[in-house]
Amino acid sequence: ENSKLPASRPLTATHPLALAPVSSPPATVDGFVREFLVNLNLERGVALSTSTATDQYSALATTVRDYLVARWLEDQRRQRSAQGKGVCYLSAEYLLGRQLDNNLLASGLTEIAAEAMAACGIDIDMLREQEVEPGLGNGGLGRLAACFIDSLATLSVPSIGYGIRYEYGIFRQTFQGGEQVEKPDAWLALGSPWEFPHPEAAQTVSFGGHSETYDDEGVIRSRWVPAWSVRAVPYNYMVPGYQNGRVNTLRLWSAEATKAFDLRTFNSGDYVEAVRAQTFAENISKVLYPEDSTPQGKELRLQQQYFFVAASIADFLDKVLPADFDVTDLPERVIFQLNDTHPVIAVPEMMRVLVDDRKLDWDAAWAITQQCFAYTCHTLLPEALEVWSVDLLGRLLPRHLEIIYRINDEFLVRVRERFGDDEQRLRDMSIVSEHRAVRMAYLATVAGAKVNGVAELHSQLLREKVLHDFDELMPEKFTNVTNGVTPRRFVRLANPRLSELITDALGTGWLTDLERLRELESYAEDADFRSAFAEVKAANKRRLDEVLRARDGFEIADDHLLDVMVKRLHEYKRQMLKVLHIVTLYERVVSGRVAASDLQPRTFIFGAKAAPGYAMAKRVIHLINAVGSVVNNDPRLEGRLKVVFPPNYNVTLAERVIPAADLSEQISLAGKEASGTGNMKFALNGALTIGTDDGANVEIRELVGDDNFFLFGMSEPEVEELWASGYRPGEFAQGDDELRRALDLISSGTFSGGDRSTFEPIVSNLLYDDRFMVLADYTSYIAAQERVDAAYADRDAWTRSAILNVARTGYFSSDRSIRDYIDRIWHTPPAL
Ligand code: T68
Repeated sequence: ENSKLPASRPLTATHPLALAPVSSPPATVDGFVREFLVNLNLERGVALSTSTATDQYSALATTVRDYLVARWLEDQRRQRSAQGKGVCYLSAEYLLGRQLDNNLLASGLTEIAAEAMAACGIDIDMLREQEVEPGLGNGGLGRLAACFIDSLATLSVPSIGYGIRYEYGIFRQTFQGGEQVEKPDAWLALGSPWEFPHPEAAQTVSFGGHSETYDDEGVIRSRWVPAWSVRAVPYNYMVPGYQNGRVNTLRLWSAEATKAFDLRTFNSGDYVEAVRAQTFAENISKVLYPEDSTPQGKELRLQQQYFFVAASIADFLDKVLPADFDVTDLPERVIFQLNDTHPVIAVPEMMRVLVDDRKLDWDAAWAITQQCFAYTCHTLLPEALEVWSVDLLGRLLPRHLEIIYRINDEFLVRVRERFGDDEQRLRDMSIVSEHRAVRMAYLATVAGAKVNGVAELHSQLLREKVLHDFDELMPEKFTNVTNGVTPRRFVRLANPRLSELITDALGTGWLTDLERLRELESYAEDADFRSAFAEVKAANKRRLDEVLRARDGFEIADDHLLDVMVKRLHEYKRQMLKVLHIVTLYERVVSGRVAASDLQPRTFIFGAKAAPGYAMAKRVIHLINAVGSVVNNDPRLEGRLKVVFPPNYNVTLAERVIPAADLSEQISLAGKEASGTGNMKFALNGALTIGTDDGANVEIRELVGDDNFFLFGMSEPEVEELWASGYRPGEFAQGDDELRRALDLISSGTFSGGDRSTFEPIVSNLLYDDRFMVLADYTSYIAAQERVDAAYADRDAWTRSAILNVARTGYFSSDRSIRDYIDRIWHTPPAL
């Protein structure tokens, strides 16, 4: 009754109708059909009879969206009134994957929507295929951020994800003559029904100029006089929890020209210059940098980083917090989690805001800042550690550079107090290096309340190696949070058949309490369950076969072991080891040493994008395709080996490939893969892992047991030892006949139409350099693959192991990761 509109009086902000959404669409098939048709008519301006698939997808998405909006607005009100501590996740990347299915599942509308579409004569699966996935990330790091915001919402943690709305996400990969060719990813070409632009909530982000001091009523203060600025416009995306009525926000910033900038130039009469300036501003959020582990040091990249971080901090302080908020209480209200070093410029920005704008004294501001940030490191490769030159920082962010210098000066005083005048150590630990480069990981470590690695081994190596001096000085900062993946997307949505089998066995509830998969252990001994499980795997292979046939013309044979390596292409991940295995099997047959009929039939699936400027990685892609076209067409193999390399591996394809896999390849050189998250997705979908003792493989093996995991290769200490003793890869080639033959086959031109030069750089790199010790681990890898073949021969025992992999890897839910972040780092209160 009190929710009736007051007659002829304006709706006040406190009226129930202003607080709650006017209507929440009814969750019935009829209601859904009606809303869908309304959206089709009013949003798209078309009738059902004349609508295209794009129209229908858009209207369907809008219908789901409208349903969620009701919960979203309610959640925003709840979070505002609760005033508890929340999380701001700062990440330059979110590799979201398609939204429709995820949002249907979260809202519990999957069945209703399918029936409603059927009632309209529409195949909902065909509409699912219309969505272009938002690929706003490179790989593991970006996908981790997407899993984390899903878990934050599912665990009802008040949180906002902040990032960049790139107009072009990760490039679309095509192959021409087997070589990678990049195409732009215009994911917004048809618009996105999932985003809500909020130009009225834009922030101004400034750059350049100089820093100066001034007399502020007797106090000498610094201020930044920037030279130019852009407008940061937020686009909000709903992040629904899994059937819990919660909807969090992902806020991605898009760059536009400022009005002031426009006005000044337009008034000067230079119309063309004004339009150019607009393009200049828009460049900042134009494109995702496609390098996944070697920072480019490009000015535009630093602009991107500062752009989204400055906008996010301003948004949180000015818009999310109440107007009268006292910033000295900030640590009770927020923790900014830094996803790698990409957002670390947030640290000096927070200091600038607190000291220059809010006029706190330095020490008070520093105390606040140190409690409000925590840093997650995702690498161990020295070349992946981000640095920004003092020159560039001084040009683009002069005041921030000053602040960094002061942070460093005070930090080095501490180092001196603790270690004395140890000049070497001071140089080693300085945030600003002798080469006038700011080491962002050091800045994050000094500023953050906590520093975490992403798997046990990684966190240990961080403390022992990369950040060893810092661990000595402040051991209490260091902790581990092993990565996880969302079971909603990577089990429930990607593998509905397995999910149904699990629910039949365990009942519901496991999807938000993934450790319950343990209860499947006893089912591993049940022959009926094993055959049902095997049938699920077979059906997933057939589904993949259909997808790949339609997509790229590849076929997947029913009786083949499906051996899968999908991840970014990088030398440390060692796709070359996999190639050498394939070439070895091929060579065995063509040389007549092994009969084709004695081979275990296998299909090798690769999925991998190479950074466009990474020549060696691109060569390896070319080689995989070249080996594929020879192996796939050589009649002597009798169809027993197939190499399948679908282009443009992305989240959507991962959701089809992973559930079909028998064998998961996790073969990085020990000590190089921080964690890996694909490894977890495979195990949870019942693939067995062949892997090194690296990253989270270590924890996977501990959990599933040695009998259900194919371990090979050197351990991290063994790698160190071999490296220290002077690694000579050629000796390993001399020591293994088959390895030599495989390398010879590649360099002789067998896979390049007789041309010996095409792949020569790969072979000589392995023989004379081999930074990632492919040759040293080859023999052990081949032996492990023989164990795989032997194990697969007993299919029932294999299935038993596969079930145990599922049963024992519930630990790798990103819900558990988020709980660990809460316990070890964030200390946010339990959800409302
Ligand atoms: C990955 N890192 C780690 N980086 O390699 C992987 N880097 O072991 C880990 O599982 C995953 O992070 C999640 O923790 C990346 O994916 C990048 O993509 C990247 C992007 C830009 C710059 C540097």
